[in-house]
Amino acid sequence: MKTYRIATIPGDGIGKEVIPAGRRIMQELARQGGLRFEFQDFDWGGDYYRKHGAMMPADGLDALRDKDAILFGSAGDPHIADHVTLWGLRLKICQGFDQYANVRPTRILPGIDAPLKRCTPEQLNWVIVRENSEGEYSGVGGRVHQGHPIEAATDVSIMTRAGVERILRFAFKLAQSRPRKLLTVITKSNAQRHAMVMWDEIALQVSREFPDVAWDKELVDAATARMVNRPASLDTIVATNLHADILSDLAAALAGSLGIAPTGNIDPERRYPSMFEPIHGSAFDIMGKGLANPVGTFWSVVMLLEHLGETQAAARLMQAIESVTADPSLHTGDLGGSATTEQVTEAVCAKLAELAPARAA
Ligand code: NAD
Ligand code: K
Ligand code: MN
Repeated sequence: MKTYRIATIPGDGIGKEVIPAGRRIMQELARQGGLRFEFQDFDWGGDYYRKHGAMMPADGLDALRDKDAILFGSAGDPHIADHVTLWGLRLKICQGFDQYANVRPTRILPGIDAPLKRCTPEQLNWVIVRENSEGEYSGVGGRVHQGHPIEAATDVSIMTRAGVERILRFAFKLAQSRPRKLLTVITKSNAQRHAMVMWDEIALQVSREFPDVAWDKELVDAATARMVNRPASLDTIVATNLHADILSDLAAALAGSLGIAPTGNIDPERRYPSMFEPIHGSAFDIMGKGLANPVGTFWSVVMLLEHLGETQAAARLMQAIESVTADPSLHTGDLGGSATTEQVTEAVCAKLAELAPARAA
């Protein structure tokens, strides 16, 4: 039996509550047999920054390099600027390990009172693929004459042919692997007439490698309306770093809450460990109270297990999650309930124990 080396990075805010819960779930899965994990926990984040002046050590990536996967909480501290926490930790790992595909599934889980609850689970089953290495979050730009009336500032969005081509190919491949074989390519090529026009051209070119995938294009603003009005017309969606960031928070809210949505920052070539995390942030308003919804983390663990090829354990965990969301008495505050992180975690563990494969005598 292989032992998987897992790095856990709780980070800040409710990350410190949901990541231990995710680890507890993984330990329960391991207890049932068939799987083994060796965890290493990293105390990087806001508190580390206060002590050391950086969100993570300079050689931090080296400590992660030999891991099979990373489970991440959130970077964001009420007393440190958001761009410092984001660039100092999460983006350092995503970019350092070239995790260029950010994959964000959305489904309506049983029992959840979602704004799009008129949809059956079959009608709302999306995967948003976010370009995760360049574009609007390239980090290139600057400010001149800071604070003066003539100040000017830029954030340059860099799109490379290689970067766009690889994310589009990843998205077409993913769409091809799903039952509906349907891909929507999101751009804003009417207004952004350089890089986005290049996206459209490359999409057409890559599409020829996937004749069995039906695909269309949508402008990002129109896409928000389509998500609300015609959710069943979408399946796999691919967009730039910024556009997909926004669309996926909308998707999570339409499906019920930011607190349940998972994501994977994937290196499809598997040169480096991939990183899985709930899409939410530190949630300053509820942190430290034990009220955070751990479902986004648990679903991220499902994605982590799928990435490791542990599809049976992944399916069992997803089934346990769905049986727990189906029970409103196990809903946390974001879903209109009053359950605690602890109660939801215990309930998922109990369900997992129930679903555990019978052990050989
Ligand atoms: P947020 O996701 O932290 O919170 C938005 C709202 O959703 C809050 O009302 C919060 O209480 C609620 N919420 C989020 N997750 C929840 C959960 N699991 N259970 C219950 N309620 C939940 O977004 P924000 O307020 O924009 O950001 C707060 C901080 O987190 C900022 O510093 C931001 O930069 C950071 N952030 C980090 C990441 C990341 O590390 N990937 C992602 C988003 C935001
Ligand atoms: K997160
Ligand atoms: Mn975001």
